Amino acid sequence: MQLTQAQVTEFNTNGFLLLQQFVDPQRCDALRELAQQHLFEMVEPIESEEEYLQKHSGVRTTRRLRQVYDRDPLFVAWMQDPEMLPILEQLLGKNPRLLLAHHNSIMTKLPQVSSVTTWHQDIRYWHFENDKLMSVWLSLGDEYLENGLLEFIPGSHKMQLRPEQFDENSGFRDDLKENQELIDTRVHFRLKKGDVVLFHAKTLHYAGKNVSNTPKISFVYSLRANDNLPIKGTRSDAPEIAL
Ligand SMILES: O=C(O)CCC(=O)C(=O)O
Repeated sequence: MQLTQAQVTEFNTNGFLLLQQFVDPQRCDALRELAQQHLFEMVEPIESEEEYLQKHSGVRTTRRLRQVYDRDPLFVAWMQDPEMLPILEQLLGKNPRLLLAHHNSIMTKLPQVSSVTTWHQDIRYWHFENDKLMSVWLSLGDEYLENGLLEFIPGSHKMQLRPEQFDENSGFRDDLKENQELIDTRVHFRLKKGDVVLFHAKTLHYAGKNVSNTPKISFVYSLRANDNLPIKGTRSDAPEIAL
């Protein structure tokens, strides 16, 4: 499958693009079942809510299963899906590289106990020569505002944002009037199982708490353009997969 020129323009303009019903429901169910098994058994490596919030209470609530690429061939098959490659090549150029150091996760928001993912750009922790970087988000169930749906600020990947607009953790401050004006332009898509959202690593995004009764479970992996090299000696200078 290839994107239409209108879809490429939409991605380049907004910094995100929805591909509805890209993955068939049976495959999503198999991925979700396996993810749930790893969540139930707390198969490491895991990022907990407590680590994310920098609270050290002794409790560990799973926020994401890390290093999904190393967990199971079923996960790998989705990350190397031949149907997705032509699309990634339209957006990033030939032979993009799958990043094992960034995202490469099953992201979850468990009911009631999960936290807000505050406004941020993924690139805050990434170190590459330029910003030809993106992520692929697959919904393994319905995602809506009450269970912590992703929200985006259109065009934010191209904005010249100043360091003062970010806090000490490189989060986008929501207490500044100028930032709030941008946040007011936020958009979301109510996602269904099998929907894919592609988004640029500089697109500002956010996800609320899950106040529903069921876990939100999504699969996210990231890529760089072939000619966008990681900076030596940084966390991004790590194993990758050639697609
Ligand atoms: O919490 C979520 O569901 C969104 C996760 C996210 O934005 C991230 O990990 O960069």
